[in-house]
Amino acid sequence: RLGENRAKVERMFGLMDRFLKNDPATLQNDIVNHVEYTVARSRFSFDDFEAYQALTHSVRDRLIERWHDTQICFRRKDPKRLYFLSLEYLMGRSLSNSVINLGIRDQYADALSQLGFDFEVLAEQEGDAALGNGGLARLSACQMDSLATLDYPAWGYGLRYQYGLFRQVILDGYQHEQPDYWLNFGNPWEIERIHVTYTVKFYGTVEEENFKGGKHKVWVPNETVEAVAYDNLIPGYGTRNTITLRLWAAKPSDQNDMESYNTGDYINAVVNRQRAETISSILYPDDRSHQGKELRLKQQYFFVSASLQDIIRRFKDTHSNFDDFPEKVALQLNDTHPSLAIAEVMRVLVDEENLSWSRAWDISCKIFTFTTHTVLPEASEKIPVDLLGSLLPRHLQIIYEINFRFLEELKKRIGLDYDRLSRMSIIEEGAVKSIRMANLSIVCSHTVNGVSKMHAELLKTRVFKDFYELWPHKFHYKTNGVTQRRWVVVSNPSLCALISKWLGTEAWIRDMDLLVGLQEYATNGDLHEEWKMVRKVNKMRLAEYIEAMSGVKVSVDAMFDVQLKRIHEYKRQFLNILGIIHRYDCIKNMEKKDRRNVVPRVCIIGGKAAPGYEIAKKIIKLCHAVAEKINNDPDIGDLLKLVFIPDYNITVAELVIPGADLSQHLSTAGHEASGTGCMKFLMNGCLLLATADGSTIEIIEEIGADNMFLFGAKVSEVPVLRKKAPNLKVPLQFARVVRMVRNGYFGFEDYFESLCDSVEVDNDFYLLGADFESYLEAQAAADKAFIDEEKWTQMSILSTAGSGRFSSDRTIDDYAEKTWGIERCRCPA
Ligand code: 73E
Repeated sequence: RLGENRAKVERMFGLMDRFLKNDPATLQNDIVNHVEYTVARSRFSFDDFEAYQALTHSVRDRLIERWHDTQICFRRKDPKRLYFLSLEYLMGRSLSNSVINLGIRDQYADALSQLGFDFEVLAEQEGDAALGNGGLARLSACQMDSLATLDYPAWGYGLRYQYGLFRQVILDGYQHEQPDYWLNFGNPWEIERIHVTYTVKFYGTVEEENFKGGKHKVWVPNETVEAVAYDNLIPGYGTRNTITLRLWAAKPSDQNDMESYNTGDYINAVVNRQRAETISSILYPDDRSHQGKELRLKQQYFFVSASLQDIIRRFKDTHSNFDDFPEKVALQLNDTHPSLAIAEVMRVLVDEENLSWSRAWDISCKIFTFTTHTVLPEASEKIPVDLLGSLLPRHLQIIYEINFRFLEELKKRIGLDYDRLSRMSIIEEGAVKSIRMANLSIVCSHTVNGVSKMHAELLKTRVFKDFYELWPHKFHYKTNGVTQRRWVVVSNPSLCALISKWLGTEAWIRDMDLLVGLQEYATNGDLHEEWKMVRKVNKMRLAEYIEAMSGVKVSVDAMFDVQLKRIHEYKRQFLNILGIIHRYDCIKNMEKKDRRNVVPRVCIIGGKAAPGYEIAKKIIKLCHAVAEKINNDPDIGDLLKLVFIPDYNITVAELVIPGADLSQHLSTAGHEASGTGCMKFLMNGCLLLATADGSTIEIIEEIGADNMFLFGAKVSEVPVLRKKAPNLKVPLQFARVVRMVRNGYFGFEDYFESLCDSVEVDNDFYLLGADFESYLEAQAAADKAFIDEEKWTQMSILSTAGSGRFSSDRTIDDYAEKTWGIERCRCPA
């Protein structure tokens, strides 16, 4: 057999031309072949989109090659594997990122130009993959890039939603939502794995069976759906390693239909089949509130069940004893969304693998790790008991059993402190009895991570105080990071080249700490000139985009001041707009001659509001109403412009961030668990105007408070202020700008009434009034710094130089060593 096999392998290698080559001639040939045989267009006539399709298939071939080698290497070395479970990934576009990570961007650009195409033009053909809401989802994407780059044996698991995050369309200044059917034009980046299919069960009853002299629980479901794997390949940078992001799509299961077919109800059978597909059809567009919806729960279990079947199948390929499971498997829960995995692992081990409860629990407690992204206990995910009991009856029993045993243990530790016992219970009693998914996750995970230092403090002292007191050793934090490959190398190639030139190396692309080397040149005149030039070109690109999109012409000499993120009251876009109104009001009331001293600004705001979030939608409308007034006021001209960038997504961020001079991060202190947008701006040399919240606190430690514009109440002051707020005097300036909105200076006074009410003195939960003066001072300091070009450039260079710590490479190395216990496994070149 062995000899036969070897002969076969040799024959295969003979047929193959070993690895694909990457010289421009081979690439050209490949692209043209894909035009003809994959896209099925004539090689003599194809347009940009067809060229893009052929190009992506050619890139995909190269990804597949490396991916096969990586998987063979992982299988051979059999290291402990990390499984990253997340319901959301914001991948954005893949083309540029892939060819840059593969190290063959220039070769492709050459090949294409000889064919008469421009790489950048083709890259614009790609849609934006938005299978997520915001920070949490982009974090997953950044972490996948780092896992691949750092050679960790990791798999990402998620859902292949047919509709990603809605498209935001603005009509008359109001947000409207349109479905994002992102698969309309096909998705060349994914590989459908029809043979990797698992059956996922729902509903039904739990029966008891006799088993080895005792009783055994058996779940008898009455609905089944098939989960089909779609693999997305994630290439590392500067390594051959290419890992898998496996997304599941729901397909109807043949088992369901037999009865209907037998009774002749053909039409209903087909309709029922289609219903199965709705499970993976749509992403929930809320990034804070959890509504106990059945479909959402179905999504969560569908994803968890398919992923675990896949993981256990892979384990069983080479192992027969589940005692080895913790040595081979780490399961990372990205927030509580995948936490049904805990009950599912217990069910599989106890009901299907026949392990005892205590052995199964011991194994589970060694494999799960949990990262929470939440600051407010009220925002935690809860599942109504009735809902869970109907959809997953066996899981409900298991969760009750976990809770019973946990509470028994707890009573031994803390006695009969019923308040505390009921706070810590996994089951919340009340009008709607529900499961607290965070409590379940903490009880079973050996490590609970926060996403910044401040967040960890809040977890210990407020959110999970009781649990911290019980298990202090479980609580840690890993400050978030973002990948410099996407956020500098892909999105800001000229800054990337400049950094490499001055550092004399490209090594920082894999080792961000090297950026500190720029500090040495922070006052170097030559670097200043080149730095300003790069920034100016990026601003010109952004100005063109703004004009094309909104018709507003902006001057690149103005300060580009940007706030881009989901619209939320706690993120205080309203504070930004009130500040802009104040600026406008000041300019209007100034003598003409004094206007010469005003620092011109282009204020840019972008972000989506959850479809049901009324106040957030009003903020978007207000932004448009104010923009309408300011941008058309001949007194103002270039001194102040306000533009709203519609349909903010990863692709838009890649264009806007490199062109920003100043970016705003205004969350009320203690509300942003981390924030990652600020890190992207920082790397790109944009100065931050921010509150001391989330990861900003650590940015201050890295670059120093003098290199940014800080304002507002500190985390510890917020509760005190909230108590005092109703008795505080509202600053006059604040009262004036709110009154302008309230009295209809920008029109729509009825519509804005509730928005204005939300910041009235006895109602101002997010403390806009209390922070307003300090906000204006920070803005004035930014103006002053901007006039001094050299000072500004120096601060900008120091921002980039100090951003090394905020690479997701650092975060992932930290997780690997301290939380997951996994080691690098590099596929040979
Ligand atoms: O502070 C951000 C953090 O930077 C936090 O609000 C966000 O996660 C980012 C990454 O750690 C977040 N997203 C969600 N919760 N926190 C969330 C909740 C429900 C659905 C989707 C996302």
